[in-house]
Amino acid sequence: MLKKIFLIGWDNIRGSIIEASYPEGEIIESQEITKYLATIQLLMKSPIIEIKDENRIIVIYGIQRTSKKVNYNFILAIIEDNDNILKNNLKVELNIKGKEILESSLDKRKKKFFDFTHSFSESKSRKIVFMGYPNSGKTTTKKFIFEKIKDEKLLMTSLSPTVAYETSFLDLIDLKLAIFDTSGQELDRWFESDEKILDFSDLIFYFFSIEDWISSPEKLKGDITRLINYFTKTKKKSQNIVIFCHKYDLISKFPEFDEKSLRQFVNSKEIPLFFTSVVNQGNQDIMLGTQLIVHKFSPFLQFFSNILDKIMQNVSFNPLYLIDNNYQFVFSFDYVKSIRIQELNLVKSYILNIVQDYEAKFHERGELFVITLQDKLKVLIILKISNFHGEMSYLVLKVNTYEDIKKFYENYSIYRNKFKGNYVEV
Ligand SMILES: Nc1nc2c(ncn2[C@@H]2O[C@H](COP(=O)(O)OP(=O)(O)OP(=O)(O)O)[C@@H](O)[C@H]2O)c(=O)[nH]1
Ligand SMILES: [Mg+2]
Repeated sequence: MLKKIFLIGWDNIRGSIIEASYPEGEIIESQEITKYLATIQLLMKSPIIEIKDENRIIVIYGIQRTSKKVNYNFILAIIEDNDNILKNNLKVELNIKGKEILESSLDKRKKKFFDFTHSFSESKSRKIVFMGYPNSGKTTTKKFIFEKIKDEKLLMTSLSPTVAYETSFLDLIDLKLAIFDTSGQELDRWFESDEKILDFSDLIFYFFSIEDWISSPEKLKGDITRLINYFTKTKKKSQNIVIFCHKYDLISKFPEFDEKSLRQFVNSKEIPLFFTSVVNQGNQDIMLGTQLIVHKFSPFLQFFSNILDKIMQNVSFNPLYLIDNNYQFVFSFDYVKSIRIQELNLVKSYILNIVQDYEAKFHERGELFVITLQDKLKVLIILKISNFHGEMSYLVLKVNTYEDIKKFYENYSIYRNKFKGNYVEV
């Protein structure tokens, strides 16, 4: 949690002074300010400094005042220990906006500072609701996606039907998620006026299995319509409904499954429809479901996509995957187009072997790997991106021409250097 954040300026008589704070009216001892100013002066090379106190982390972004070189304007944020997500987001945001805030005239500086702090105080957790038919695979899918449990294990252990709902709180890249897994038996209950499950949800995954569509399509159409109407009628905040037609692996057993009419119906409601399954390590659509969450809500991904657009100017590369510090493939840029699920699993383990071997040998991350594959994927690039976000490790790209690699790396270096060495830990 963000505890406090201060905008510190300079007064020729009084020295460092608080120009603004969030929450407003907060103060910090002048001795403390002086201590931090001294730290910045000492570590002048880096605009961002991170200091670990007993039970809190201090992040400081400072730039020299042009008039008096020894003095700094700075932003000082105090956050709770262990909140790495907030800490990393704060660093990224300070890198982007810090300079502009600090270099503005006093009035503008204060306004920009308040806008900045406001966006942080709003970074709340997202509410994701799994709802739908009984026995359709909600709890299984939740565990598959968020607890990363392998499909064989999941399908072998029999999960008991969910009673009422279960809540779990999870982190995904820079997102905090509150997942509500509801009972299918009690589907009607969630529409009652005293139930709060659907209210203020950010995203609803609505589940049924292909068998449910076969046995009663008209009932299902009615139930989907009821969900949509619930939001239009009550005007309660939630626009994001996604349909999961689950257990798609069983399709070959049900030749009578009428996929076309299901697609037509859901299209007419203008809602995304995915045909999902957790069998054989999941299919493409189930991955797209997770992607959707990240894509919609992650500030880091939005920021990084902007940077990528700039780096990719004039080169014909396709970004494929984002890998985090735990070697999880947390985001795929164009899942369906570039690569098929069977290939993906092969390529994934291949990529991980390469980077992990390198790291074990040299005790650091490799900056750039260029890999030529024999199959139709041709060339892959693995690029270190930890400078951009402390939780991320690599970006995997597909290369169409060798000539572009140099150009790409030059573009990339410009942005990387903006971030490089920015973080000093004290
Ligand atoms: N074939 C197949 N079976 C699945 C799949 N996903 C889940 N199942 C099975 O479907 C059954 C029901 O799964 P659950 O995840 O408990 O279903 P649920 O929607 O949470 O059910 P309720 O909590 O009662 O609403 C279990 O036996 C799972 O093993 C899938 O992708 N394919
Ligand atoms: Mg369940």
